[in-house]
Amino acid sequence: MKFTQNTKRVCSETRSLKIQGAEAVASAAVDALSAEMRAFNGSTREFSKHLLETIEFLKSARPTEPALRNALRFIALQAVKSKARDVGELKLLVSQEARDYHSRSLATKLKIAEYGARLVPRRGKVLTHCHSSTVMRILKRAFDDGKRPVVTCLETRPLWQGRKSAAELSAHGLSVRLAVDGAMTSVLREMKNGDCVLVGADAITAEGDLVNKIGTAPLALAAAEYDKKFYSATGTHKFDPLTLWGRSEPIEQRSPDEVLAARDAAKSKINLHRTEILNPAFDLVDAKFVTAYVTELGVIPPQSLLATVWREFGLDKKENY
Ligand code: RUB
Repeated sequence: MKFTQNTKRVCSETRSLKIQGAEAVASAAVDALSAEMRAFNGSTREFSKHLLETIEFLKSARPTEPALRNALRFIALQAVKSKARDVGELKLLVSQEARDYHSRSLATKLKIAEYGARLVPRRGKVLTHCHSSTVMRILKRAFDDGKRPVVTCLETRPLWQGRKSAAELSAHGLSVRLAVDGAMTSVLREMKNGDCVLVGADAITAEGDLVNKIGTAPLALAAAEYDKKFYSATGTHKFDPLTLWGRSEPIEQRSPDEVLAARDAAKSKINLHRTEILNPAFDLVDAKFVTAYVTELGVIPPQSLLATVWREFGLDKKENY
């Protein structure tokens, strides 16, 4: 393969979920692209070709991640538009764009934490699912602001990212409970007015729908049934511009081994050899179940999201996507 070992490692760790969560995936890919291009040897024309090929390779590691696609495309656009004359200048430009990405990303996260912390009840309950670094920041910020919510983390089968959330929040000092995914309605039933569900996002569509970890859709439906607020915390860079032109967000189907690890199957006396194991990684949640998106631009209801993103970023040129 023509890519460096580092780029191949980032792709493989993204595929295996060693690098996990939309923000972490995008950030690792941006760094890998920058390192890949720094290591490049060749002509200016070859540089552009290799830049685009590396981007395609990195994107292929997680099909359901607009944050990843948007970040890499933005860097490619800057390289195309730049007046850089030689490979040395192009390398500097890509490195600078990678650094700018990280500072923009940090500013976005801090704003979301500020807006999100205001929605966290002072002493009530919050229910979360999977592991979202954005949600973690909000809850830690709320705690640092003096709030003392009790947070329930759903375990998140098949890979138990909810345990990571529970460990991270309790290490920060928050009161944390862990429950199996099937306990979501039991937890919602005991929640009061002002308590809320708070999840992350992998993608937001032009219709205001949310894509997030499998299990998010039943959680949103149940939250509506129990009349609880359902918030998704996300930077607007997870908006998928391709959905403006009717493309639906792809849902990644992952290996059956995650659901039924080979070693468990070997040990188990239950024979599942003739059973098809389903493992969709993400859920699509209809906009009508999302109370609001907590973004760096404010707390935005799904119905206004498109107008806000359009106004902010001028999403009117299909050829850019
Ligand atoms: C993680 C997941 C997270 C979002 C948002 O899924 O669904 O809620 O990615 O995370 P996986 P963040 O473990 O399959 O990557 O806020 O960190 O971007």
